[in-house]
Amino acid sequence: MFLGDGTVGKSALLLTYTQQQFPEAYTPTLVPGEIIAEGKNRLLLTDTPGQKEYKRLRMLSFKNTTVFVLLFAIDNKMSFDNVEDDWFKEIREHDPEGKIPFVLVGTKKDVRESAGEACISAKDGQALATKLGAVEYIELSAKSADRDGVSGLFTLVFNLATGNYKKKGKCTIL
Ligand SMILES: Nc1nc2c(ncn2[C@@H]2O[C@H](COP(=O)(O)OP(=O)(O)O)[C@@H](O)[C@H]2O)c(=O)[nH]1
Ligand SMILES: [Mg+2]
Repeated sequence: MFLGDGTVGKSALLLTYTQQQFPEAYTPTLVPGEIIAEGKNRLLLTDTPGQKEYKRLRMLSFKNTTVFVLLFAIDNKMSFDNVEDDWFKEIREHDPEGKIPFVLVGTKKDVRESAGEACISAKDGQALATKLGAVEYIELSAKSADRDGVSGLFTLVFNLATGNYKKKGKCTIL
């Protein structure tokens, strides 16, 4: 399940992944649930409306959630602050013991080159992920030509959901 402030790019990311194309013209508020499959495993990707008023609606879909993806846009400081103040609190309300894994995602990485210093740094993103206990911190861009980082996120989500995730150890496989 994908959570984060409005306009951080949740719907665009889901569409980019499922349709291999960034939605240039128009992004719907809520992308319908999309099932991705690998072997016997099926995973339902669930978009959410970011607005606070939709909390009750979100809580309903939390029930069967196996992985949370918390998103902020790297050019939007408020969306970064709200990860801790709103979205993390919301998942902890549902999952007080923190049994459900979550990934922290910084979106719109392509904007860093143009917006420069106004952006949240990779270091700050990683620090927040560590502080909150996220499985990993990932930066990505749905809009860049190579859809930088997008498939990596979905592979990670799939592995977490199916119990195939191996925590990155000290040795790196080259
Ligand atoms: N530059 C850039 N813009 C993006 C990216 N992803 C989404 N956007 C834009 O951000 C706006 C909000 O995206 P949307 O998916 O509707 O956000 P949501 O409210 O979180 O679902 C739209 O205008 C998108 O085109 C990205 O990776 N890079
Ligand atoms: Mg949306």
